[in-house]
Amino acid sequence: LQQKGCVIWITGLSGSGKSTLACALSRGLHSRGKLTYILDGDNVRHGLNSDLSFRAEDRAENIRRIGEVAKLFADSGLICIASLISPYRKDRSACRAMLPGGDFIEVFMDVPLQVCEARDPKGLYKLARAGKIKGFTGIDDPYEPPLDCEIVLQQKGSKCASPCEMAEEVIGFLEEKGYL
Ligand code: GGZ
Repeated sequence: LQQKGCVIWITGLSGSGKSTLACALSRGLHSRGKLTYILDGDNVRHGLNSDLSFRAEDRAENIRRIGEVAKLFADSGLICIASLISPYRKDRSACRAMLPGGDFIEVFMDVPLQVCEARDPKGLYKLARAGKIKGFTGIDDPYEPPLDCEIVLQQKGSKCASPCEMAEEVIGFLEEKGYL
């Protein structure tokens, strides 16, 4: 087999740029001739996980199922990019445990809540602040940042790193680890 599969697990608040990074990363990998598959929480919740709410138990199940599917893709030799809030450390570590040998690469979108809230692309923070959405991550539901993940992506000073720059950082890591 030419390609060694892995899972790139992108965690972070709503509006932190997970899906945008997933797309940029996928494009960057395609241009290097690599096959990828994106599992985006928001999309998977419309199909496979349409029975799940945002209660802690259901988030845990959302994460577990996406972890299992991501593992299948990685086993088939693809680079699987999972982008979902995955707010609880325990749930992320359970997915990590499914993929031993460094094949689980956790990427933290370290974007402050105020920045995500100012972006508010879907107006969800506004609804959460108004009490119209209950249990919204970062507002009245917890987010546990990774303590020890492979890659942390942050704003550089007052400037935002572009999605392409962030994707290149992840690609550099994959090269270093022999996935490319
Ligand atoms: C967090 C919510 C909620 C609540 C709806 N809390 O920014 P988005 O809109 O497009 O992505 C968010 C998405 C989160 O789904 P995940 O599968 O990534 O979450 S988890 O990993 O925690 O299971 C947001 C929208 O769904 N959304 N209600 N209460 N985000």
